[in-house]
Amino acid sequence: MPQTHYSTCSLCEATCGIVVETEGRRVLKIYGDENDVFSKGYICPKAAALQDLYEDPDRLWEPVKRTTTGWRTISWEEAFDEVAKGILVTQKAHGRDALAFYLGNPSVHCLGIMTLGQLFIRSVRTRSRFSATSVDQLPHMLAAQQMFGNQVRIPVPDIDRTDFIVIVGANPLVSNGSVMTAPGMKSRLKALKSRGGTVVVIDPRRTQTAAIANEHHFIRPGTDAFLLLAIVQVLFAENLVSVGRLEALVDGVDEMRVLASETNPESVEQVTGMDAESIRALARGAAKAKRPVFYGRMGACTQEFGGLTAWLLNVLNILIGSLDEPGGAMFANPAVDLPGLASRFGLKGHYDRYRSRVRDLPEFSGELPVATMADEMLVDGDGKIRGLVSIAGNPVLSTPNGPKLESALAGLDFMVAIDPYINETTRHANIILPPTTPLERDHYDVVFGLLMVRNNAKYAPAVFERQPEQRHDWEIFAELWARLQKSGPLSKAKSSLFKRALLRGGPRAVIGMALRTGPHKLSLRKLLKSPHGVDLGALKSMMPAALATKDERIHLVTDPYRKDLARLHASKERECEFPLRLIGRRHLRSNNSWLHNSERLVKGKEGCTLLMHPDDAASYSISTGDEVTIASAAGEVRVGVEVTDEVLRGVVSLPHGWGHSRSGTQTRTAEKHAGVSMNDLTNDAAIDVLSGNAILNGVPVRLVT
Ligand SMILES: Nc1nc2c(c(=O)[nH]1)N[C@H]1C(S)=C(S)[C@@H](COP(=O)(O)OP(=O)(O)OC[C@H]3O[C@@H](n4cnc5c(=O)[nH]c(N)nc54)[C@H](O)[C@@H]3O)O[C@H]1N2
Ligand SMILES: Nc1nc2c(c(=O)[nH]1)N[C@H]1C(S)=C(S)[C@@H](COP(=O)(O)OP(=O)(O)OC[C@H]3O[C@@H](n4cnc5c(=O)[nH]c(N)nc54)[C@H](O)[C@@H]3O)O[C@H]1N2
Ligand code: SF4
Ligand SMILES: [Mo]
Repeated sequence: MPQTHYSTCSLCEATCGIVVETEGRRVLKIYGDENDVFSKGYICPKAAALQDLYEDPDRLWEPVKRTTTGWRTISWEEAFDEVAKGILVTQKAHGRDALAFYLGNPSVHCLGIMTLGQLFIRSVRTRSRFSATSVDQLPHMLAAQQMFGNQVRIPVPDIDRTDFIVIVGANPLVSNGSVMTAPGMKSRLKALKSRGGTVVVIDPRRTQTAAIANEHHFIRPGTDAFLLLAIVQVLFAENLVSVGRLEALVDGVDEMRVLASETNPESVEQVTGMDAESIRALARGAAKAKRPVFYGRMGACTQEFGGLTAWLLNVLNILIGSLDEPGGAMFANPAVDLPGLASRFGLKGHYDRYRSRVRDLPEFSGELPVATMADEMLVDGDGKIRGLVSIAGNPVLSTPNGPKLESALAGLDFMVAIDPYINETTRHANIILPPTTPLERDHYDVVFGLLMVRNNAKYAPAVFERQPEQRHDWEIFAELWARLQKSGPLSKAKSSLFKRALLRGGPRAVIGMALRTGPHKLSLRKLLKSPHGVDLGALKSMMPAALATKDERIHLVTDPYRKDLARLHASKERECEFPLRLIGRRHLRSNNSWLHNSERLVKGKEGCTLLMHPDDAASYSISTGDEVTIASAAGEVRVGVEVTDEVLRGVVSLPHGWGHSRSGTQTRTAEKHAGVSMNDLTNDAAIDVLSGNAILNGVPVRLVT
């Protein structure tokens, strides 16, 4: 008998409601849920790939162990025993920090990892913690921690009420929005324009979002901090600063005036490639609009001055009176109160409490920059990493200088991957523990409630029951915890939280409790009776209650930013032997490194090409379709070119997440559409030293002729 299930797509941040029609253990159809209170029927082409993930003949169902003759299936009991032993032996022989964790992006979309997984990781004592945060949104979290006192108090653009949005280094039409959970971005931006509003895009590429914007300004990669500082200067110089309701709470406005005073628009024309008049017009436009907002994402964060850029975006929102105001940069009030829980459990975040062993880089909230993970595995000394637990990640393709990391992984004593695939990273593991995939588990968006442009909540029970031979992510952690707890290497306090969560019954019960005690006092029962979600209303002002700084004030300027401005100014004078700047791009039918095994998503036009401006192509006598070798300080790749004036002159663009030609993976479709890895070019040696974030955009490269 066919059955209809209402669920949520967990592949990206948009949290679209989906309808999954099934018969027995088969998926018949997946489509958008028109009754979903938030997404109202919107989905993108990736939703259908949930079926492909579920049915994929390459995915693992049971644990596998690497042997000299290949992968061998082993029982869960044997796998858990061996993995627990690997963790124990590594820490006993070489110290706690010899064991590392890497947590990849899908973990934030997985209820089991966000609840028991997080508690498990925190209960294993080690400072060698890494995650995809430091190739992504770390600068936003640092700014939230520094300015508002809580790393998860991140403002989101109130996209449905703003009348002037400046989008810096984001392409929501393709990414479907990031650090802004808003399904159906195209309609939302169109609605913004039809109510007379203005969309401005700042990007070195004329993206799909730029194409529908009122204005697009090309900018030289990595120079946004100059632009934003110049806008701050104009606001002060022309008396356009108006902090508004929060004025009495904000410290540092006068200092900000001084910090920006030397940076007028003329002084940044050359470095940014934007003319002074456009910069002035932008500042005036934002200041005079009724409900303006500055918003930035990957292009703003993952660049040489990502820390400063993310900070300046907040600074601007404060100076124009947009922070915490309708139509501005607002704070969500999630049904599971993550900021409140973070405060309660001492997880508001901290910065630079200790530094990485090899390169002296600052920790953030107990994590070290992933760009230095390979160093910590390769360089001898006390605390050298000898063992790795890699969870839901593919850092060989997703972090800078993948080849170096590969050689580091090959030299580890012990590695375990919790992942359904044998991919470029997990192939180095001794044991792979495959969890269930999205349709086989309950879903609740613990993280994205924080970033929603309209408060809402939805609990989606699993579409399929897991099979006896399968385990959920959280069950894997429970088994490992049970084994490790007996031998005693776990932190007692944190371990007891894990135990409590487990005894209550796992993730579903944890969410039930968090909902009841959350600001909307919801019950799990109510959510289970509301398969299309519960609307909790438009964003509301949250300050000052949401402020978590010790002195209960908003800090416009803090020490790390003050100091890093000197590095920014010094960069203007720098010479560089590489004439081109490499930036990334995303495709609608792709999701980081791991959906390329879905035939329906990869078929058609080849996605992994190098975009190059016609003038640059002419100067190297290159045409579309030619193959070129492109080199950076870290490595080189050979790739086909697409000549287009979409990119700024001097800029080339490659998507990331490709490069599936490495031997020993088990992703047959992806291997047929291998492409090259952008992260064979990105340089682990150069990072944004303020935040510890990797530089994935504006990478200096040259053509090898
Ligand atoms: N050059 C460049 N590099 C980039 C970026 C860029 O723009 N340019 N973007 C960066 C960004 S924003 C991100 S978020 C990172 C992503 O980097 P990563 O998180 O390291 O890599 P993913 O490609 O997301 O790989 C996800 C892995 O998780 C597995 N997986 C999927 N679902 C589950 C699950 O529920 N449980 C478990 N245990 N495993 C699961 C998949 O099989 C896959 O192996 O890449 C970053 N790297
Ligand atoms: N289809 C699809 N959707 C996705 C993903 C995916 O892989 N595919 N990944 C998901 C993930 S993990 C994330 S984090 C989000 C990311 O979401 P977004 O940040 O919206 O997506 P990107 O395409 O990385 O957009 C970055 C933009 O910055 C521009 N840029 C590069 N360098 C600079 C610079 O120096 N300055 C400025 N101003 N702009 C610059 C690039 O040209 C690009 O247009 O997308 C999510 N959604
Ligand atoms: S935009 Fe696409 S991938 Fe993202 S949640 Fe919606 S359907 Fe899934
Ligand atoms: Mo990301």
